[in-house]
Amino acid sequence: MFNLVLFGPPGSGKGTQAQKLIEKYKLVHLSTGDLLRNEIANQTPLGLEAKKIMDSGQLVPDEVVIGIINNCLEKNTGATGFLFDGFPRTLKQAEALDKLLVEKATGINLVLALEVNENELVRRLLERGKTSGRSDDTSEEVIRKRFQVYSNDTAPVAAYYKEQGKFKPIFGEGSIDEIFDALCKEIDSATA
Ligand code: B4P
Repeated sequence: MFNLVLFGPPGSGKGTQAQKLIEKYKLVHLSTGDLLRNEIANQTPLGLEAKKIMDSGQLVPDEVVIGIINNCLEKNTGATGFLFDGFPRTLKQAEALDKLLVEKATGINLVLALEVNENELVRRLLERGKTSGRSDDTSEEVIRKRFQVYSNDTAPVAAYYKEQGKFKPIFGEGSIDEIFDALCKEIDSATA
């Protein structure tokens, strides 16, 4: 079992790299952003509530997101590993994830953190907003709010994993393939 967390600010390329990594390493992809957008598309009560929060650049409540992840872990008992993308985003989520994985006699092996400067992040998100239909990508004000939430609530998760010796920063600027190679190098050395 190999469990990976892909960490980094909004627009750092987590979703982009996750697609390539799950294919190469045969991991089950758990993206809380995608799972929440799926709830919105299906107009579930959870989705209707989440939409308002996501549109304002805030985080969906921990209990909701932890519940979604728990369901997915239950549904994938045969998996040989998971790639957590956009989760955990708060200390409470990180602690809950450790607890859920311990119950399944496993744990997080590695946390790869994509580092990208803020101007480049804004550029990427506004560019994606032109075609993605994602309302949280079209306003620079909401994008800046997401960065603020990231530094207040999500950045402390890095310290949590650093203490556990699992945290590796990766330079997230350059071509998608260059960044993918850097991520693979770390995974290969962690699994060698
Ligand atoms: P997410 O869906 O996780 O979105 P993200 O952080 O914006 O995206 P990501 O880093 O994956 O960027 P991507 O690869 O697409 O979260 C959205 C919202 O959902 C949150 O704000 C929150 O409200 C809610 N939410 C999600 N998880 C939650 C949780 N655990 N708890 C509470 N709330 C939660 O890349 C962005 C763009 O850059 C793309 O257009 C891509 O093509 C481009 N790009 C990627 N790599 C590039 C490169 N190397 N060079 C140039 N462009 C690149």
